[in-house]
Amino acid sequence: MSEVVLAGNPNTGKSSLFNTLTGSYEYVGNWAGVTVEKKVGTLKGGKGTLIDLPGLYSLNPLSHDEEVASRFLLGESFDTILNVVDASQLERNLNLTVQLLEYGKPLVIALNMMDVARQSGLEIDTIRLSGLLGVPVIPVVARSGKGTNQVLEAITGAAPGEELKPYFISYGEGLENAAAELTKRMPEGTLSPRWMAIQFFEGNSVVRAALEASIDTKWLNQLYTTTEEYHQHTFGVRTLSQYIRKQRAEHIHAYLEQCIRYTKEG
Ligand code: GDP
Ligand code: K
Repeated sequence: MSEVVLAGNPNTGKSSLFNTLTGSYEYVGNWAGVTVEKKVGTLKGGKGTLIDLPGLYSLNPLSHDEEVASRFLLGESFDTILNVVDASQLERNLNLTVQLLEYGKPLVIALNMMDVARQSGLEIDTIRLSGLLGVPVIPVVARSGKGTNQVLEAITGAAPGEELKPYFISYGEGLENAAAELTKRMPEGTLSPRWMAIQFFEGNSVVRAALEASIDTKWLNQLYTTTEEYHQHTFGVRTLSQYIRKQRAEHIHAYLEQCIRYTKEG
């Protein structure tokens, strides 16, 4: 039995995919403490459950939806992340994907809206993209159900596992050193310490609160300020969060140049 969590930007076809993968049964309630809908369904074939996270653009909590996602990643155990990505909005969608990859759990990308991408003249080399990101990338048209069987196989482990090397961005020496300093202070057994460190520096308040439970707040504030000032002086950025987002966007852009083509009509 695998427990799979479904994550993706809003309007990427998450609900359509959820319905196709789970059939009719689903449990609907609210996430603890917030009036955000929580859907849990049984995967077709009974091989596991699918938990639907709210649609989100980033893990950096700005809204209740993003807060729910960060809380979930911090506190719940699950096996696999199913990341729905809109093929026609790839560059924007991958910002969340990179943050989910940094979390370090097995991840499968359902590259949805392939029909829309094709119609707008976009050709995506999904094999190349899969090689670059180090995770399976499955072309899907959730509205018609195309590709959804392959998704089901990939998330329940029915498909043969490929030897892939998970994607990893280096944010530069300054930030990596600061992240290493922070992870050293985290309690033993902390899940995804580097992910927590990067999220902390990006301004994720849920992650910060979790860190404050075991690390001195003054020390955390000082590390944050020192690191931010270093990046302001060295790279001319306004904030540390801006620096991290810029690094991510540049990496994504460079990767996409290697696997996207525009046909003549587009
Ligand atoms: P959510 O907001 O991410 O849950 O997205 P929905 O599942 O509600 O889908 C948003 C809209 O996109 C709906 O009108 C769907 O019918 C449509 N949609 C979903 N998947 C696809 C797809 O692969 N291709 C096309 N053309 N439309 C899709
Ligand atoms: K919707």
